[in-house]
Amino acid sequence: MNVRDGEAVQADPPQPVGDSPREESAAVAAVARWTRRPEGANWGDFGIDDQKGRLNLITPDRVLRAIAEVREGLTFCLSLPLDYPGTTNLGDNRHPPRLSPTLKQGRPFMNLPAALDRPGFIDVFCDDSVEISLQYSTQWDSLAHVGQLFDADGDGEPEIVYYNGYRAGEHIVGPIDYRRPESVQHPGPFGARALGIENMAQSCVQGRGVMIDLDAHFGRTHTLVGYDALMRVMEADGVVVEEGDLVCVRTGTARMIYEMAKHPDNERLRHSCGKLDGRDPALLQWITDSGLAALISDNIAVEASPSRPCSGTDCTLLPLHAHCLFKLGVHLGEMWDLGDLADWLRAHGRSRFLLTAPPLRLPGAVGSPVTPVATV
Ligand code: UVW
Repeated sequence: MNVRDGEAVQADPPQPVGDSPREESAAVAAVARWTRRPEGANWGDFGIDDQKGRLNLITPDRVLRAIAEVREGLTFCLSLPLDYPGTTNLGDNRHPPRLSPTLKQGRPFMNLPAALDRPGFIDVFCDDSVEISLQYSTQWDSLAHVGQLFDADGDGEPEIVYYNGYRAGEHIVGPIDYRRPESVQHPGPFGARALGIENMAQSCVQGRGVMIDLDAHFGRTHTLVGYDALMRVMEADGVVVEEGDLVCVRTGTARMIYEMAKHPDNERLRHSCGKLDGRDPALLQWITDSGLAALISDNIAVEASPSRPCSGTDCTLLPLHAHCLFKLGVHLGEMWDLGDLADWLRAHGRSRFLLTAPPLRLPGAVGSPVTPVATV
């Protein structure tokens, strides 16, 4: 297929990707998904039906390269406790997890003696459920987390599309079609029928982590870090990012979240520390060119949020999200607890480590809690 950034592409006839009729019809359907791709996007480069994005760059050789970073056998848990940050101060749509016992024949399944049903047996059982906002705390954003109004089929009308042209309503399904609010509510089931977080889980997410420590350079002073500042930090610390790396940006925000003891001050968190400036085109270009496979931070949104004002047309509220999730298929990790690891790496003159961070294999979810493990 011919692909040119930002232009209508009238492709060669659809090429079947496999021998079976099912694969062939999937290929034809996928070609029909888009004829234009956004400027700077890599849609189609990993295959017209790709749902893993730049995780495709974590090849077996690169996993071996990551494992070679393990020299001490020390491990770090990079997750906050999932009931942090606390309250709904960072956004009223995301709530702390609520645990409750499951019910067994109407009885709460917590400290439940087997003897109630089976006299003479001494076992006692616990079993629970959780109501959880999947993006409340330490999390991965799937490629279904942020889409865009974009004219992917070249008919002059923008439609809601996501990475690789997957569409609202057909692939990412919610109760309301916000573009036609008068239409009947969708009965469900809801969620991501493509691009869901399970695609990430199936790829295991194990590779070489690379730490960029903004906290060591900017402390808690609110600083927008664009390409130039980022390069200065990396050069000063001898940090090199290569294709397929999982890049972690420590800002110091997670430590502030801990210090706020479950009563987070949203304004202070959003206006402290060094933060990636998503409005800097050179920074976005570096993300493209570096070949990084995923981008992670200990702050709320990886990028500065709110971002700098945008004056042009086609503005995005979260430009780094748009660049990574929508255009490039780069997953974003947020609110990771990177502090202890970053301090250890700095003290030992290192920036690289083995990172293992699969999300929940929860079909259809657009984000997921994660308990990442770094091994040095
Ligand atoms: C939004 O709040 C839209 O996204 P995130 O949690 O990824 O910053």
